[in-house]
Amino acid sequence: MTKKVLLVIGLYLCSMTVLAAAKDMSWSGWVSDSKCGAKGANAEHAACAKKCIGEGEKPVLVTDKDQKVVGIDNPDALAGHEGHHVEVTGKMTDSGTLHVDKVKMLAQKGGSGGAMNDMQH
Ligand SMILES: [Cu+2]
Repeated sequence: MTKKVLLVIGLYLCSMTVLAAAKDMSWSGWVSDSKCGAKGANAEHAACAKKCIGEGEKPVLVTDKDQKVVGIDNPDALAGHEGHHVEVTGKMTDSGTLHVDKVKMLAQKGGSGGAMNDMQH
């Protein structure tokens, strides 16, 4: 009996952990495109990213932490953010792409210095 109770509690705790893992997370990185990938992790790439995406490439996020190129589940959420340094809040999907709920602009470090001036929103 006691064993069964412990097992139930254990399963409950496990499912809590799984739920916590599926919770919203945030990543900071650069919005690049699937052709240029990590090479596009800078403000100078903005025009190229727009061009690549216009030609059918998909927007990706290049993470600051490990320069990982992460595909986007809902690319529309990043429309207009090509070449921007952003913080994205969302969830990892089962297929390893990022479902974007929120996008926040970060300092456009690593740019030419004038990058702050051409932010259009
Ligand atoms: Cu590009």
